[in-house]
Amino acid sequence: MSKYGVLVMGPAGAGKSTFCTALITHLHNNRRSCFYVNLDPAAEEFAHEPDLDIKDLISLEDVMEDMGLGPNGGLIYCFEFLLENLDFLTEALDPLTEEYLIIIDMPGQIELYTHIPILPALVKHLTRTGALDVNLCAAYLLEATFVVDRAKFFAGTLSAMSAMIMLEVPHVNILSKMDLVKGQIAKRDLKRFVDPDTTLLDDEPGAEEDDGQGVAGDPQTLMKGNSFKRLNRAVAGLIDSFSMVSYLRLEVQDEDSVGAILSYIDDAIQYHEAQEPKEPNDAIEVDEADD
Ligand SMILES: Nc1nc2c(ncn2[C@@H]2O[C@H](COP(=O)(O)OP(=O)(O)O)[C@@H](O)[C@H]2O)c(=O)[nH]1
Ligand SMILES: [Mg+2]
Repeated sequence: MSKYGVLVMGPAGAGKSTFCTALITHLHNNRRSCFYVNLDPAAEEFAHEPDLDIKDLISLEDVMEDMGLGPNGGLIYCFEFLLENLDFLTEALDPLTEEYLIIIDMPGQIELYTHIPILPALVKHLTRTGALDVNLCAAYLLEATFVVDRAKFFAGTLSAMSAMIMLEVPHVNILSKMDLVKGQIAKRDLKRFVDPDTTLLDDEPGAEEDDGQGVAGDPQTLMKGNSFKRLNRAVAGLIDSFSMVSYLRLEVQDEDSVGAILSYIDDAIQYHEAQEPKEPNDAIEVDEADD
C-alpha cells in the first residue's frame, strides 16, 4: 500500500511547527486525513497533538542528563537512537492507507541537514528503498526576513540546496513568515529572491567597498571586507551553477497560501493519482470513522 508524506525541515525558528499546524487545519477543513509525527525531542507544546511523538521513544532531557551532552549533541544522540529503533516509526506508519498525508515535523539543528548522514538514512527507511514505501516530499523552510541580509539569504539557500542534494526526494523550498516582509520589499525585488539572482550581491543597499581602514580580526570589519564579499559571491555562484533552488511564498495565516503550497506537495508526491474515486456517501463514512 502506497503512503504519502511530507518532511518539514529548516533552521530553528523558521516556522516549521507553525506550518505543520496550518497544514493540519487546512487538511481537516478539506476532509482529508493526516498523521502528524513530531521528531523534535525538544518540542513541548502543540496546537494539534502529535499522533506519534519521538518523546515517547526517547527524552532529550534524560539523554542530556545521563550522557552529559548539550542540547545539540543530545539531539544527535536521539536521532541515532531513533535509527536503531526504526520499528517505532514502522509500526505506527505501516497501517496508514494512501488517504493519509503523513506530516513529519523536524528539529532545526543545522547539523542534521548538513554534515551527518542521519537524515538520508531516515529518508531511505521511509521511502521506496526502505520498509515503508512512503512517497515523500521534503519541504525546506527559510524565513523571509533573511532577505534583509543578502549574505545570510544565500547562506540559507545553500543549506536548502545541500538538503536537496543529500536527500534525493522531491523537494519544495518555502519562504516562510511573508507577513514580516510585506510592504518592506518591492515585488520586483522579491522576485529576485524567489528565484535567487546572484546579482543581488552586487547591488546590496549600504554595501560599500572595503576601505582597508577596519580593525584586523574584528568580525564587523571582516563582514564588510572584500574577502567576505568574495566568499558570498562564490556561494551564490555555486547556487547559480546548480540552478535547483526556487522558493514558494508562505503566508501561514492565509489559508489560500497554505492550500497553494499543499498543491505543490500533492503534485510532487502524486497524491491525487492514488486516491480511489469516492461516492459522496463513502466520504461521510470515512469522516465518521475518523472522529
Ligand atoms: N510573524 C510570523 N511569525 C511566525 C510565523 N510562523 C512562525 N512564527 C513564529 O516564529 C516562532 C517560531 O515558530 P515555530 O513554528 O515554532 O518554528 P520552528 O522552530 O521552525 O518549528 C514562533 O514564535 C512563531 O509564532 C509567520 O508566518 N509569521
Ligand atoms: Mg518546531
